[in-house]
Amino acid sequence: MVLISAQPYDYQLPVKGLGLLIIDMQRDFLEPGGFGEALGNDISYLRQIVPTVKQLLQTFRSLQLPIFHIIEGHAPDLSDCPNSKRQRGRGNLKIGDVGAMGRILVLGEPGNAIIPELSPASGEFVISKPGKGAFCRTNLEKLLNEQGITHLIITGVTTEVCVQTTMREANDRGIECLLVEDATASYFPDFKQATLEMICAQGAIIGWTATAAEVLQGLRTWQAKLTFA
Ligand code: C5J
Repeated sequence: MVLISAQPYDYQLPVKGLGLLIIDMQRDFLEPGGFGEALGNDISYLRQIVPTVKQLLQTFRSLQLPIFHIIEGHAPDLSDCPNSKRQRGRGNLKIGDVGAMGRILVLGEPGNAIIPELSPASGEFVISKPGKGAFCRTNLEKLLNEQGITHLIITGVTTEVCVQTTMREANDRGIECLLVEDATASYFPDFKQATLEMICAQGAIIGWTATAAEVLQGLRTWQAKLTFA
């Protein structure tokens, strides 16, 4: 049995069925002129996790484990964007308006792309979602079932919005989830901290949290065990 040292107690890695979920590491959230900034946020907090997410991505690649990239975006005709969502924020630029990186939060626009450092490689799954949770109006559940995924290591932004919503949805579907503390970020550090605490409260009511170093250590042990099994 391979364990990751985690909160609120050790997380057990499965022999098979492990995947990496990377949520919304898009230019729209991390770069100037995107959706995040249009809502009035300080985007600098989000960039800080890029090297850590990249390290996890490279490790999952080297272990040939499934990788799922999630992006938030809407069809060009905005038919999948409820008016309620479009009106939120009351900023000068709304979803669908033309900003510095093309139309805000619209699929296929330059600003909607995953940041170049974390670009998906061939064979990795890319799932677009119109909402905050990655299971809502997407084929993610079907894909995870087809890939036999029972355990997810979760990274991405923003901790208390798309990441937490998705982790709750996954947990309700019976998936054992671990959120990587230093591979997730929020525009509001206090919200991130509160989310990390509420996820693993009540004996891991939504799941576990651990640092990237703890996850990487667990994966090294996991690989060594499988190699010599
Ligand atoms: C938001 C997200 N915050 N990726 N999206 O609108 O968390």
